[in-house]
Amino acid sequence: MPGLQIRILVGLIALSQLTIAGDHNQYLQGYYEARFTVTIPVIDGNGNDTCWNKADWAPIDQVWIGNAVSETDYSGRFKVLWASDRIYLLIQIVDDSLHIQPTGIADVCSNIYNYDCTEIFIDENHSRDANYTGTYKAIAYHMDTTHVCYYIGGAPGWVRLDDHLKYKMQRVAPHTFEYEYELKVFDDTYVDGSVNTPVQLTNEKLLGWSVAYNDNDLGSTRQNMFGSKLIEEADKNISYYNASAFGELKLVGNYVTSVISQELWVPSDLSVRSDEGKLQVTYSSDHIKAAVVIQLFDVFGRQLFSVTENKSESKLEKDFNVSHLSKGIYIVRVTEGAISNNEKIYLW
Ligand SMILES: [Ca+2]
Ligand SMILES: [Ca+2]
Ligand SMILES: [Ca+2]
Repeated sequence: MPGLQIRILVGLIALSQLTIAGDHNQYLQGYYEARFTVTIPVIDGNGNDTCWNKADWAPIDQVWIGNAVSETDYSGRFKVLWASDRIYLLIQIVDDSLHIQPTGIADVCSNIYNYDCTEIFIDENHSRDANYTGTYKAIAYHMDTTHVCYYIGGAPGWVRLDDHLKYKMQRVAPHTFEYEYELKVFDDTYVDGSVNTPVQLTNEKLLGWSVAYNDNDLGSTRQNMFGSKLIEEADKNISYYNASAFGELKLVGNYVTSVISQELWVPSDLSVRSDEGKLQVTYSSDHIKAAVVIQLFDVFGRQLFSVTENKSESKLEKDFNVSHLSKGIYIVRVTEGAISNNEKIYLW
């Protein structure tokens, strides 16, 4: 295809069109560190939320099906953030021809992957089962812009899991599409059709994780599938049943609550969080209409501010602008009468 810049296969890919932060080798292995976020993105299919700025892009550039293509035919990348019970995913795709499967068809699942279709592979406890067919030990989500399907195999075949994800796609440039997702994560006790509670996410948690895009530009069969991880096997389309082929997602950055001292003789609770130059202090006790003193100290014990707030309810939540402070460890003290709670916090 003269005139088109053809992408070279794995390992030597020139990402001239997309800027990817981080070590490309770690991305070939499919390893991604997701930052914690206090501010959550608006799921509108546009990654212009300021919270996305703190997450690195990672490529979706490994050819799993078909041949290498030009960057105008396809390029893709993703970034991830997380909060206490949700994962946030932004996928940005450059695709010369958007070809979603037709609407109004009775069976929306069994051919979804043959049209422009994103896929998310999640293995909540990183168990890396080589064959998770017929189980929820891992889940392979297939999404167009309307449906969420998973081929579990066995008797159920395809199942609809629309309530696992909140998502929206927008065309943000003539050939650029942003898919924005809020994901619930379930463990392998999940039972389809029952009441299932998403897992609480914690700092340093490691999940199995890959992202993929099926590109169809014409007809009723995908021309390509691209994934976020280098797969050595000849057949690279194995992640839909084999979780050992997944990359990894590590949750980091929630250095928020390290209790130094807490008065236990009067029930009270202090929670501090920091994100995007903001310090959020949440304090509760049984007292109502009490004066509460909030102080911030650096590690040398120097007081940076002291603010007195009147607590009209049993709970007080207050945000402080700390964008002028250097990154590092600080101590928050909250005092109410004779009760004093101290917590250590890392400001990003
Ligand atoms: Ca958004
Ligand atoms: Ca294309
Ligand atoms: Ca396409």
